Amino acid sequence: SIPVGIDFGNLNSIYAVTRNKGIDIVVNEVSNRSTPTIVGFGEKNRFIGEAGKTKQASNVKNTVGSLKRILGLSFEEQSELAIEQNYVDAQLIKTQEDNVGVRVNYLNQPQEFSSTQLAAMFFSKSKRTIEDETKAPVTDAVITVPAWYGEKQRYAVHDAAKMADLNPVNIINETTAAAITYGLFKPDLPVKSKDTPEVKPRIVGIIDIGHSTYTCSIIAFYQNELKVLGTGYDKHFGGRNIDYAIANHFVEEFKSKYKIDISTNPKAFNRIVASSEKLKKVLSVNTSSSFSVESVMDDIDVKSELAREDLEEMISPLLSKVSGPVELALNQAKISVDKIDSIELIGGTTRVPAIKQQLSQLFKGRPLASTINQDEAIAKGAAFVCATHSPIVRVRPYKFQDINPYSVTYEWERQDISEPNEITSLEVFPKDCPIPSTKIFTLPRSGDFSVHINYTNPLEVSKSTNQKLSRWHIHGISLEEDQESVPVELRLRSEISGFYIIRDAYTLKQDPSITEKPNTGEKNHNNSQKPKYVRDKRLNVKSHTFAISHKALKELKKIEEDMIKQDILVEETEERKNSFEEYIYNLRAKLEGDYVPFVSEDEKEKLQSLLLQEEDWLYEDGEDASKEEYMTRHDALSELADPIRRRYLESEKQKQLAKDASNLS
Ligand code: ATP
Ligand code: K
Ligand code: MG
Repeated sequence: SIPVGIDFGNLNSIYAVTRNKGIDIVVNEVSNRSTPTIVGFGEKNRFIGEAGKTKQASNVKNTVGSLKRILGLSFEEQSELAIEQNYVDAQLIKTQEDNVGVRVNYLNQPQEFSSTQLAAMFFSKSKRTIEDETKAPVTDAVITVPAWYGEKQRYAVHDAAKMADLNPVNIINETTAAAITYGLFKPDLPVKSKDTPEVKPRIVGIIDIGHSTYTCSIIAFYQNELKVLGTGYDKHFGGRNIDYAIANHFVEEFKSKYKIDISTNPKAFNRIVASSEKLKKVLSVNTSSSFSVESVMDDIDVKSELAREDLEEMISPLLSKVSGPVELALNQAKISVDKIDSIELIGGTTRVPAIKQQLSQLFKGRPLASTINQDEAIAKGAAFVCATHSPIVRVRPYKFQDINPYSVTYEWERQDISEPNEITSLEVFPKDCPIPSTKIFTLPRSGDFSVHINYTNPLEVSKSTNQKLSRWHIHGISLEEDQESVPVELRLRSEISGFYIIRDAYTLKQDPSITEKPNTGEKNHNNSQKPKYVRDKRLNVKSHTFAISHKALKELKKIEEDMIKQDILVEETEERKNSFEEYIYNLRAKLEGDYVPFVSEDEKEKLQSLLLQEEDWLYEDGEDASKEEYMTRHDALSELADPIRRRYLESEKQKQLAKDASNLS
C-alpha cells in the first residue's frame, strides 16, 4: 500500500502520498488539489466529494457536510448539536448507540446513517480517488484530527476508516502534522548532538484557522526532531462563522429591500451562504465587492454590496477572540511571546486581513510567514508519518512528541490483600505531559481484575463529555497454594493518536538467577535487600473502548461495500448509455459516409429505421434503463452493422496492401 495522509477538513479534505522520494498532493477526478468533505444522497446513488458539492444546491435536505464536527459526537452534547444543525440541512438524529446521525432520502426511501458511517462514506470515496490517481492499492492511511478531539471522536475516526476498508495506522493532530512538514523541509534548524547539548531549539508558533476550528501550537524544533510545547484552540472559530455573519446580514437586508425572508427557504439560504463565502474571499483582496444571486426565491434576483470595513464591523465579536488560542498555547508551553522565533500561518481563514492584523499585534509585529504550504502542509505531514509505519518505504528517522490535553487516571478494583495503604487509582498521564509515553506499574493481585481509564478532571473536558474512557480486563492470574497475591506488571501507554491503553500485562516472579549467585556485579549492590523480579507469564488483556464491536463493524463495512457497488453500478450504467448513444450517432454518420460503397439499399434502410427506433427509445423508455439493457441493445445493433464494417475494413486493408506493394516496386 502506498502511504497516504488525509487532512480531514470540515470544508475540504486534502490527500497526500509519498512517492518518488517526495510527498505529493493527490488530485481528484476533476483535477482539484482539495475535495469537498460532503456526502449527498440521491434516488439511485450517493454523491460524495465533488459530486456532493455540485448537487448540494438542488439536494439540500439530502446533503450532509460538517462531517468532522458530528463524527463521534454524542447526542447528549446538545449545545454542540444545536450549533451543527445550523450548518447541516439534513435532519440530525439520535442513533441507536446515542450518537449523532442523519435522516435522509436515499434510494427513494427515508434512511438513517450514523456520523461514523457518513465519515466512512467520505473515506471510502477518498480511497478510490487516491487509488485512481496513483494507480496503486491504498490501505494504510494517517488521518489528522483537531487537537480537541476526545477519545470517543478518535475511535470514531478509527472505526470510520476501517469501515471504508482503510487501515488507520495512526491518527495525529492537525497542527502537529503541519509541524512535521515544517521540520522536514526547513534546512537550517538547530542541530542537537552529544557535543552541543546546550543548543536551543527554534520555537515556532503554528496557527491553523480553517472553516470551523482555530488551533495554535507552539513547537520546539531541532533537526529531525520536534516537540509540541503547547496547544490552544477555539472549537468554534472559523471561516463558516464569517460566511454566516455575511449571509445573515443579507437575509436581514433583503427582508426590507425585496420583502422576502430567505431564512425560511433552506435552498435559497444555502445559495446565499455560498455567495457569501465567495464575497468573503474577494474582500480578503479588495476593499469592497458587489453581491448578487439570481432568482434566489420567488423568481427574485437579489443584489447588494459590502465593504471590507463593514464586514470587519460585523465580525468584531469573532475578531475579539483571536488572541484566545494563542494565549492558551503559550500558557501550556510556559513561554512568553518574545521567545517565539517565527510564526507560520496555515488554514484558509488566516487569509482574512483583519485576522492577520490581530495576530500581528499579538506577536508584536513579528512577520507572519507561510513558508510551508498553507493548505497542504497537514496532509503532507500525515503522509510522511504513514510512510514511517510502512515496512517497504524508507524514510529518514524523525522524532516527534505531542502534549497530553487531558489528565487521565487509571483505576482498579480493591482486592482483599493485606497490603498496607492499598491504592486503587493513579493519575498516570497528567495534563501537559508528553505523548507518546509509557509507564510501568506493578500491583499485587489476588486474581483476575479490571482497570477503568477515566478523565481525571471533569473541568478539563466539556461538561457533556463522558468521563469514562475505557474498561480493561486482565485475566489468566493464578496463585500458588501458599500465595496471597502475585505482583502484576502493567505497561500503560498514552499513544500519539490520543488513545490511552494497557499495552500488556505480566505476572512477575523473583529472578532465579539472583538467588543462585547473589551480589556479584556492581549493579545489584544498591538493591541487594530487595528481591529482583522478572516477567513470568503474559496475561490476557481485553478492552472495552468506544470502538464499535467487531461484529457491528463487519456489518457496517458490508453495508458500505454494497452502497459502493450501487454507486459504481450507476456510474457504469451511465457509461454504457453514453457509449450506446455515441454508437448510434457514429453509425448513422458512417452509413452516409465511409460505409456507402459496402451497404445495400435494403441493408441501409433496415439499419436506418432501427437507428431511429433505438434513438427514440433512448429518449423515452430507455432514459433510465439497466446496464444490461443498454449492452444488449448495443450488441444487437452492432451485430447488424458488423458485416458492413468488415467489408469496409477488408477493402481498407486491400487498399493498404496495394499501396505497400507499389511503394516496394
Ligand atoms: P477545519 O480546519 O475547520 O476543519 P478546513 O480544513 O476545511 O476546516 P481550510 O481548508 O483550512 O478549512 O479553510 C477553509 C476556509 O478558509 C473556508 O471558510 C474558506 O472560505 C476560507 N478561505 C479560503 N480562502 C480564503 C480567502 N482568500 N479569504 C478568506 N477566507 C478564505
Ligand atoms: K483543509
Ligand atoms: Mg483544516
